[in-house]
Amino acid sequence: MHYTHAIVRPPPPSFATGLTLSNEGVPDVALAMLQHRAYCQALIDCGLQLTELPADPAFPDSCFVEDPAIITARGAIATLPGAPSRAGEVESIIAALGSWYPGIPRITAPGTLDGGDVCEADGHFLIGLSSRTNEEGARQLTDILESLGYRSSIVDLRESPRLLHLKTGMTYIGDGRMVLTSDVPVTEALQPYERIVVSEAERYAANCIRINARVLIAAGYPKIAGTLAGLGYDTLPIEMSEFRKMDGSLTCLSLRF
Ligand code: CIR
Repeated sequence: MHYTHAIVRPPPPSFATGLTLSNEGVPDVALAMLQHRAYCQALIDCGLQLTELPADPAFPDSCFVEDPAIITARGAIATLPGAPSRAGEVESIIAALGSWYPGIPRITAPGTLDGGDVCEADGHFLIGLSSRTNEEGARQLTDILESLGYRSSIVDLRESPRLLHLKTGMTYIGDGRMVLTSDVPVTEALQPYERIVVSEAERYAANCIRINARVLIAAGYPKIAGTLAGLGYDTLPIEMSEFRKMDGSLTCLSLRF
C-alpha cells in the first residue's frame, strides 16, 4: 500500500503515568516529546502528510494512536481498547478520522481489541489474541474485515506473555517478509511468509514500519539493521528509548493511510 497520510498525537505531560509492564524506569517526558518530534519528521521524510492531534493529558497513553483504530485501504474501524484506562481514546480518534472515513464501524463490548494486535500483510489481516484483544473482539473484527472483502487469521499470543500486542513481536515489511521475535507462535497463518527472526537481544526491533520506499527501525539494533540493509531496504533509525519504557514501539505512534 502506498501511504500519503498519518495521524499522530504527541505524548502528554502525564505520559509517565501510563500503563507499562517494562522495568526500564520512568520515561523522561521532555525527551519523549523530542523523540516524538523526530518520529514525525521521519514520517514527513517518507512522504507523508501529518495530521497532529493535540496532546491529551486525560489519557497518558494517547500518543499510541494505533490502538484505538485500524485503517485499511477499504475503510477504517474503531476499536475498543482492552485496557479500561484507554477505552476513552476512541472518540477523539473517530472524530479525527471523520473527514476521511465517516460512519466507521466499531468493536463493541464485550469485545475488546487493540489496533496493535492487527498486522496487515498486503490485504490479509493477522489478528492477535492477547491480554488486550479477546476472542469476541477478534470475531467482530473478522466480520467487519469480511464485509470489506478481506480475509484474516488469528494468532494466539496468550501463551507468550512478553508480547503485549501482536505487533510488539511481528511486523510486515512487504515483499512477503515478516520481522518477528522467537516467541511469536509460528502457526499455519505465518507459513506463507518469509520470516526474519530477530535475536533475543534485539527483540524490541521486531516492530518496524515499511513506509513506501523506506523502513523505519528502532535505533540501536545493529544486527537487524544490517540484515534489512543487506536485503536492500533503505532503513531509517529512530530513537525510541522513552516510548520503549512505556511498552510502545514504532507502529503504535501513528495511523498510516
Ligand atoms: C499500553 O500499555 O497500552 C501503552 N503503554 C503502550 C501501547 C503500545 N501500543 C502498541 O504496541 N500498539
